[in-house]
Amino acid sequence: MVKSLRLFSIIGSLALGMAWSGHVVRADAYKEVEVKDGGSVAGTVKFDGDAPSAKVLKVDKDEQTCGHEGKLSEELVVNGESKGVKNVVVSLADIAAGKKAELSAAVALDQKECAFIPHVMAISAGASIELLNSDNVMHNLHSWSIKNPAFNEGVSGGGKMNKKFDLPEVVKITCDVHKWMSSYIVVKSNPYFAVTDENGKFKIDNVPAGSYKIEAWQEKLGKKTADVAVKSGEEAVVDFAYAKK
Ligand SMILES: [Cu+2]
Repeated sequence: MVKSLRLFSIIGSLALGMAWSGHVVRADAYKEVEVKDGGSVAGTVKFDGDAPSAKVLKVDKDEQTCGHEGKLSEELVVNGESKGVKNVVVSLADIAAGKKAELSAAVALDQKECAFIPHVMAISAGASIELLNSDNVMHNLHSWSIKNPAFNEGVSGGGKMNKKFDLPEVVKITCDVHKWMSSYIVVKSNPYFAVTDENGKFKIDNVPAGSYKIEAWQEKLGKKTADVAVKSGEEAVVDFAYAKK
């Protein structure tokens, strides 16, 4: 009798455990709320030292479309004058609640003249992206994702596909037809992110007043973090500097 009761309670707690793990709301999930009197965070990501010259990628296929010359690698783009680093994803790492996430990405990821445009994009978890081929040659979309379902599909000239990314992670995308082509889709758990422009500038707005961890990610130089205090109606300034590796 005692034995069967114990067995019953084990089965009962297993079932309860399964019900909980299947539940969509996790303790660390981001919550969308109305943001009143938010502030912003702005700043610059710079390269400390001489700007390295870009690597030249060899173009050895479909030259009619892709070009007869080498292409400049975008793995590290530093502005020679401002020393700003382009394509750095800057984000608030630990914000629990705030503005609504945009679930249809404002930009598409295009394959044009045998390069991915843009080279780096950031989206909210749950967002869908249009993946285009603006060329007249066959491209391929190979996602090196681990948490999101990976895909590896050909896309014919002028074609497109749509993909949804539900889980936060950095997803490298390559084209297996043209091995010099690569890009990154950075999927974030909250909508407080920006990608730096050609002068390394970024701005994140509509942030509820509070103290946060802010993070910069660059594909070649890695991560940097800082603390930021955001006040209502004010712009907090955070500057990052990467040293030569
Ligand atoms: Cu390609």
